[in-house]
Amino acid sequence: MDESTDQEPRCAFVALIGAPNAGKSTLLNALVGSKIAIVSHKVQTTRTLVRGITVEGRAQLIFIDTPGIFAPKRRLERAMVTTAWGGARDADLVGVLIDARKGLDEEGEAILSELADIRQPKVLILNKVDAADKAALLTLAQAANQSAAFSATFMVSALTGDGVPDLKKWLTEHAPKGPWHYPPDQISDAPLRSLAAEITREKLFLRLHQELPYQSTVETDTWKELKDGSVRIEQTIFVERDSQRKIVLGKGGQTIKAIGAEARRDIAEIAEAPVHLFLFVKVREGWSEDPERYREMGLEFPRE
Ligand SMILES: Nc1nc2c(ncn2[C@@H]2O[C@H](COP(=O)(O)OP(=O)(O)OP(=O)(O)O)[C@@H](O)[C@H]2O)c(=O)[nH]1
Ligand SMILES: [Mg+2]
Repeated sequence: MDESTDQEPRCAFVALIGAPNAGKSTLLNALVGSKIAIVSHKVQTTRTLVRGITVEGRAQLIFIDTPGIFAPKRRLERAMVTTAWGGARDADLVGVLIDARKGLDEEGEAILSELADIRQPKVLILNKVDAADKAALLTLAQAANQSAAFSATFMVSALTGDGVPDLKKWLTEHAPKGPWHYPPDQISDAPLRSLAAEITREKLFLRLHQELPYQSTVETDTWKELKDGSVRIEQTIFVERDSQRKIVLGKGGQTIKAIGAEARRDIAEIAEAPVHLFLFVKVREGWSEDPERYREMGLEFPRE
């Protein structure tokens, strides 16, 4: 490569899109080397765009984790899917994830067919190769490349980190020339209070079953640094019904206590300080129809 052009800074916004549960958030964390996006075994964990930033040589890569793309029914789901496609349209490069263990199903095919509208260079990322049938990988890569035009194909495990450096290298080489958008040491653009709310939401997703995680949302109400260097944080968990509030609290408050303990540990890590976490559970009927809650989440409120 020409020495002089190689000196120039590069900067790329790289969107990670794919079906729910494909491993987009896990991959974002692996690419950045730090836990920024929450992860769960459940579908539709991510609700809005989450940015993770990393520097590789002269390039700054800004990864955008997006909500999973599926056929939405409810208003919140529609907002999530619209946001995901918006994230892809605004990016310089797009990584399309497919869960290699699952292969290409109807949901995956639908995403591939819509990619024709996305002009930016796209790369195919077959994820979860650690758990996938190796023999099927090549067939899957061929099938996906027939359905959409990809500039490159990568086989990775976001969980073990296998193949992630190769992907990062390619993205670095294809990042447009231009100044960096963030200071070199910044790894996320989300304020700590939103990251903290997301962490508590992750614990809800991990602990609660069926519809409850989808019918709840978390907001950080106060974040106060105390004189002794610790932080006092108050958060509200909104649920739709009183029966759900009781489940979140658990018998003798056991569930909320466990959620609080897990969240506090992770929040202390990102805050780099001891944390006192106070969780409140409020019933707000129809919060998922309330524009204010969408603003708090960083989502556009779909009018219908
Ligand atoms: N075995 C294996 N599991 C993985 C890998 N990457 C992600 N997972 C698991 O897949 C599940 C979903 O991961 P997420 O990162 O939350 O997936 P997502 O695409 O962000 O999901 P949504 O936000 O719901 O769209 C979690 O249980 C992860 O631990 C991988 O490379 N290998
Ligand atoms: Mg996610």
